[in-house]
Amino acid sequence: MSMLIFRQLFDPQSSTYTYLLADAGSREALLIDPVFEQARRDAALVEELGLKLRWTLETHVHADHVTGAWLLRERLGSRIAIGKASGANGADRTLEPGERVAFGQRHLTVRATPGHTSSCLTYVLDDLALAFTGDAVLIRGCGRTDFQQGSARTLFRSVREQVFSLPEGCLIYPAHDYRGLTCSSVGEEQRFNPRLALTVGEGDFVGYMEHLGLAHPKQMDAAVPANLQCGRPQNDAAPADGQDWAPLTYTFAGILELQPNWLEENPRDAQIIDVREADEFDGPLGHIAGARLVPLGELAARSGELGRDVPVVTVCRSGARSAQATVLLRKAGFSRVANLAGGMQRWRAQGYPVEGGTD
Ligand SMILES: N[C@@H](CCC(=O)N[C@@H](CS)C(=O)NCC(=O)O)C(=O)O
Ligand SMILES: [Fe+2]
Repeated sequence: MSMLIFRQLFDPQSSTYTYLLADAGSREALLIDPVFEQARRDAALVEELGLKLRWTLETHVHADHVTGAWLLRERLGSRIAIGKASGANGADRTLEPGERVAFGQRHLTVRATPGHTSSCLTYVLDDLALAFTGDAVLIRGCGRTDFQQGSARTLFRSVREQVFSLPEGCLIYPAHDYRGLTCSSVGEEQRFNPRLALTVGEGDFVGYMEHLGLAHPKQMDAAVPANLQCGRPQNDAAPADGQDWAPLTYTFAGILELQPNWLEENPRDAQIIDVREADEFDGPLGHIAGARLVPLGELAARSGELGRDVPVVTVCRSGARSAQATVLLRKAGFSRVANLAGGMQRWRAQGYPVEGGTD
């Protein structure tokens, strides 16, 4: 059997794992659960390793982030596969239990593991060494069952029948971890999973799941409809070219974002436009050294004051008004514009210096 190339990737915003698997011989690859905002990173890795991305696979219709499937298809020509029972539109292939997804000489087999959602799938590697369980089995936990046709009873049976029937040594790679754990095994979860260990009964599990008391994911209202279209944005907006002046992230809302650390390290490579009101600029949060105050309401009329040769980074309190400012500036003909992700709140939370402000 041809050797496997395997990488585990992480999206810190949603604590999602994306997995790259490739057949070393043919260089054919697939990605499991790519994240929209990480498509540029994933594409770079695929290209650097000299791989051909054949498929993106979804373990389920995610409620907490938007899939990168559509964007990767646009960029790399990969095809989109998702569970048939998901009802999602725009896939190239809909998967049913027992089917195989091939990449070169290797393949994954599809197992149905509903319960977290009604159409969750687990992908098992051909030699039974690895299983990608989505949110059916998490490390010492499992996906919640309180939305998207979730059912604790169904999840319990899925795990016992479809995951715990794998060899004990089979490694489990989940779709998320919220505590920094990366990998487990079937035997380990059979013994130590507090919800699903072999000593726990179905009734105990159902009782446990009914009292989780979790708030709904913050992105749920936007993520579910987007994922039912395989991550295709309504306006099909793809990021404009010539955006390599900084490590920008393109969000599903169509905004180019920049993380605070780049601005801190490269203060002379961009003009910082703070679009808050004057009392906020001089208020408790302070402002970034060198930032120029142009309140959002005045930005369109005063855009002539901005230089055309230097990229623009817009800033506000939380990153919401400054996102709108990037749209406005783009309409005014500025091509290199990015939003400071998380605004002054994140800037300060990460310990970067401000002028003015109070501690
Ligand atoms: N705080 C997170 C919540 C994420 C969440 O609810 N994740 C789902 C998977 S889509 C889950 O099952 N979590 C299990 C848990 O948190 O124990 C967010 O807002 O995105
Ligand atoms: Fe999920």
